[in-house]
This record gives sequence, structure tokens and C-alpha cells, in this order.
Amino acid sequence: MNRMRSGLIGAAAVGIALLVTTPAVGSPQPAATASLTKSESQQLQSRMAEQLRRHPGGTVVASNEISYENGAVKVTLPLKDGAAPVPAGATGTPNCDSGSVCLYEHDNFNGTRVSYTQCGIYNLGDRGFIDKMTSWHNNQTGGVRAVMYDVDGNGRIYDYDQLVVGSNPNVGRSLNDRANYIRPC
Ligand SMILES: [Ca+2]
Repeated sequence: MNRMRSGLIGAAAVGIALLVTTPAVGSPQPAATASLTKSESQQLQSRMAEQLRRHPGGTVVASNEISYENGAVKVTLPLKDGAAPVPAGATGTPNCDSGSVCLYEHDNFNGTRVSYTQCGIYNLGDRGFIDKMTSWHNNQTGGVRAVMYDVDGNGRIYDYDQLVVGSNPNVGRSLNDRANYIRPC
């Protein structure tokens, strides 16, 4: 276990090293980071390192994106604090990949984004996203609904919302910052 964990952290460290020295090879928006100032770029690298430290086991796949579980789960950080995840400046845009469902930290698809591409039940806390979802984009095919779960005062998990295919820029006060688990399909 310890050896495995140190291996994962080692892999994460390699990812960070690559992040610092190469311009996000394979990033869907390779030019996006060019618009960041040096200070903003350093802050992004710091937030990426923090995400990997708190939630190890991921692989850096873009300057602001970490892939977990062989791509089944991705965490995409906003290029700048409070901004949209990708691309820079595209606020108010549901930008989830086809076949995936994405949850966003803030309204109008801003802040950190987590995306899920495979069926199963996932604990959002595993990626640092518990009680954070405010907007979402379900871009799965075939009308598949994602189910969101909360935990009640007795620790019991219950489903409290279903995400139909489409998007919602703001879930509203009663549902805001409540999601603990997701079943994408
Ligand atoms: Ca939120």
C-alpha cells in the first residue's frame, strides 16, 4: 500500500515537472495558458499541485486538467481563480465532452469542473468536490440521466436530483452545494 502510494505520488510529481517544462502537449486548448501572466501561471501550477497532493493518483493531461481512473474521471481547474475551466474566458458555456457529464463548482459553468465518462457510483469527495456543485452539463448520449446523491443527518445516502441530458447554469438555492455522490449512468 505504502509503496503503491509513493509510486502514485512519484507519478504525480513527474506530471508536475512536465507541467512546468512543457506547454501542455495534447491539451484541447494548448494556447489558452499563453494568455496567463507569469503570476497567474504560477498560481495555476500551485493549485494543480495542491489538487494532486490532496487527491493523489491522478495524471496531468493538460496545464489545468488531471485525469483519474484512466480518464473515467477528470478534474479541470479554472485557468484563473473563479473563471471558467476551459477555455479561458468562455464563461457561461456548458463545455462537457460528448458522452460525459460535468459538474461545476460555481454557477454558469464556472470554477472547478469534474467530469465522468463511465457508469458507476462515485464519491465526489474522492476528488475534492463534495458539497460544491452549483451548475452542470449532462452531455451523455441516449437520454441517459445522471443521479445525484446527498447524505442525510444519519449518514444515509439518498438520491435528491436527476440530471437530464442538457445543462443547468444554476441548480438553485435548495439544491446548491449538496451533491456528495454521482451515478453518471
Ligand atoms: Ca458551489
